[in-house]
Amino acid sequence: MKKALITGVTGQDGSYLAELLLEKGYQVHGIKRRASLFNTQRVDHIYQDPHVDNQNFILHYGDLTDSSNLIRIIQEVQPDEIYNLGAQSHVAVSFESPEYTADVDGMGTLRILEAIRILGLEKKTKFYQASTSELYGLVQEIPQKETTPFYPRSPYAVAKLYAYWITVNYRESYGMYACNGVLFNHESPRRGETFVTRKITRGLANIAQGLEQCLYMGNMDALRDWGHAKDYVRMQWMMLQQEHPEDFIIATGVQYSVREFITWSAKELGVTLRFEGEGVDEIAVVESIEGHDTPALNVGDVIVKVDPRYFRPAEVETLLGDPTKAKDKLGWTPEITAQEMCAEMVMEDLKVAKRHALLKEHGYEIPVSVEG
Ligand code: NDP
Ligand code: GDR
Repeated sequence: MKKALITGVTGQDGSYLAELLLEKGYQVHGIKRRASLFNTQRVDHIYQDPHVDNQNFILHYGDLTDSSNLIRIIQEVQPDEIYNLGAQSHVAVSFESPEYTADVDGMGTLRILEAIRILGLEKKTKFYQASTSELYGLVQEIPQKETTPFYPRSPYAVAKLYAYWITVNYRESYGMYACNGVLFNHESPRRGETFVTRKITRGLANIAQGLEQCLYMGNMDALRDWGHAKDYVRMQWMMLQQEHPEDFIIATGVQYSVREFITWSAKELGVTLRFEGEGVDEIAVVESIEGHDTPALNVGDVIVKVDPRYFRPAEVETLLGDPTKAKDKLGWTPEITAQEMCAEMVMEDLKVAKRHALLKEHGYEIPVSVEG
């Protein structure tokens, strides 16, 4: 039985990857952080009682800032594959906590690579690094390919640049099977609530249920190449099944604006929108959808306002990936479109919003606001 170790198993990608590897018959180990509240909601459905035999999903307490802890876990598990998905992954937050982001996202990667080397596992353990389209930042070429030069635009991206190159360096220096998946934005109903897509689907679902009044946004003109996390974790696994390690871009090859994503979400909900705020002068009206199970609100009931607090000190305006290499060499193509994913996210958030509305109706306090 193959053993995999996933850092960041409690995150969006970690949870989908753990599911995929369990389906493939792996014994899956994950590193979770100690927190004062439970932080395993995304993997609770695959939790296995540690008191019974033949457990195939095993969680270890750990942190990417703690070398001795990483060495001990890797020594104990002796993994065939390590997926390094753990990170302070929010670009805007990285401007607030640059040093911590560098420590976790940059040095954390080095700590794992060194642990593999210290333990003499260079020829046994394959290593996957969660690299990012943020490396392209101020884009030098459209669309971005594996050969496009990097120009990172945030402390997050600069930390990930170190992680990218240290992965390449350990591959070249020590003959390790180590590779980078340069992933463009990917989302799902499990996306963190402060990333833009989830902020939109959750915010509009809450508004449709009368739980919030307004959606406050940053730069709605930003363009992103959005895929579905389920499609992307499949590619993470495929990258470790080759004869030789190589770096790949994972993207859909199509881009949309944040504004378009808001409009799709509103359509799914059958609500109408009014955009207000700095630098925004148009009124966007989305027609109500006949026969939709959410009653349409009146024009202007859903207000989208621009709040400059969500602008970033340096913005990545446009990202568009070219996934040709992944298609040609690995036969990978994404199966879920951005619009299908948006619909799925809206419907999941609407279910939660309906539950919350019911609770509120019966006198329970529901905390709904999200900063991010
Ligand atoms: P999430 O933010 O959903 O998950 C991040 C995970 O990292 C969580 O499990 C989190 O734990 C864990 N983590 C945070 N800090 C530490 C730490 N100090 N030590 C150990 N673990 C830590 O991210 P995604 O699942 O969306 O992304 C997975 C990886 O892919 C990340 O590295 C991200 O930077 C990268 N990436 C993501 C893209 C995307 O669009 N989603 C695109 C390109 C790259 P906890 O649950 O306790 O917070
Ligand atoms: P990103 O994702 O920075 O691309 O990083 P995010 O969803 O946070 O932002 C995408 C774009 O939307 C703009 N935006 C807003 N973003 C947020 N969060 N909140 C807002 O209110 C808002 N308004 C507009 C942003 O300015 C940006 O241009 C994600 C993360 O998953 C990284 O870990 C990963 O590496 C990259 O994707 C690829």
